[in-house]
Amino acid sequence: MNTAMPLPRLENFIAPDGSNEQQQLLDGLRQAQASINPKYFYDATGCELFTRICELEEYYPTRTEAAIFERYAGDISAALASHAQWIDLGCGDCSKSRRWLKHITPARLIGVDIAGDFLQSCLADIASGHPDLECVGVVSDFTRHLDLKPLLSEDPFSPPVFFYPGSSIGNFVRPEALRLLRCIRQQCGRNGQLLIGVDLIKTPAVLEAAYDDALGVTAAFNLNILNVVNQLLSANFQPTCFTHRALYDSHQERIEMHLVARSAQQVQLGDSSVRTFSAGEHILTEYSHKYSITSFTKMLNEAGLRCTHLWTDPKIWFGVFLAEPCL
Ligand code: AVI
Repeated sequence: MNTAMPLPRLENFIAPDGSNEQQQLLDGLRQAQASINPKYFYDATGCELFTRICELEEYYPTRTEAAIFERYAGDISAALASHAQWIDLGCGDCSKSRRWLKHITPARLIGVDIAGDFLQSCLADIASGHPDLECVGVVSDFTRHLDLKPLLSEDPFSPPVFFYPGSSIGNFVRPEALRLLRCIRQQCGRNGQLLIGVDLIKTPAVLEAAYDDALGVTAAFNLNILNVVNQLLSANFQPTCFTHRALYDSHQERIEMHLVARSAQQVQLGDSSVRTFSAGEHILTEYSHKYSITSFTKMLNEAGLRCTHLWTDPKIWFGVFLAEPCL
């Protein structure tokens, strides 16, 4: 007898044509200020390096957020709707959601991520330990577009709770962050909630060390994006010809990560195009915006959400905001 459980349902929200993605990547590299979208950090090597970053002494956000979740687990769960449709945005291996399952009892778990096969196996593992929990995977690049309405049930006793930890909101420029928050607001209905982790402004030295660690793990993570681009565009970037740079811009309140050309060089981008870099010219790879409690609360308000609860750490380095629609 075959007793294997069926695999959780997987919905694919990715447009099948990848050529548009390639064109955008090329366009970014051809600009006077070359840039690469940070979503390309996360191939298998990039994911491993990111896991190592999260364990670094200097990279405080992951452990600070985890400590807040741990310390206030009771208060946070009491403030969350029960029997919710729990939506984990950028869920990865779902490990952060998994920890909440022992505190709250959602009716559904919707994991949203770009890596489909991995998502399905992680959800299958969760489903096997939680037979009453409906697990659904959504393969989506939600950084571009998020529309879960066709999937969400409108049962008022099972409202959506969007979970967006890790301060990934910081990787969007502000207008895009606002657009995503508005989109979440639209899908919250009347009773939905958003539980979101946000990295807060602090001294530049602490911030810059977090993005330029002594062991060079963040440097390796940043440089690896060139290998990803080589694969995607049949390009020939030499990662050893670039150096990692991370600087805090206190006016823009963000870390900016760059790859700086060590010397003048030419890079072949596929068959037909060449990009010349002069010595010292840089490619922008990531912004990581930092917020004050006031500025993030204001952004929530602009998106039609109001902060109902805020939990933070003793140094006030990281904030966990719970928000609901302004009615
Ligand atoms: C995923 N994101 C929240 C990280 C951050 O802190 O902005 C990405 C990262 N880049 C370098 N270190 C970590």
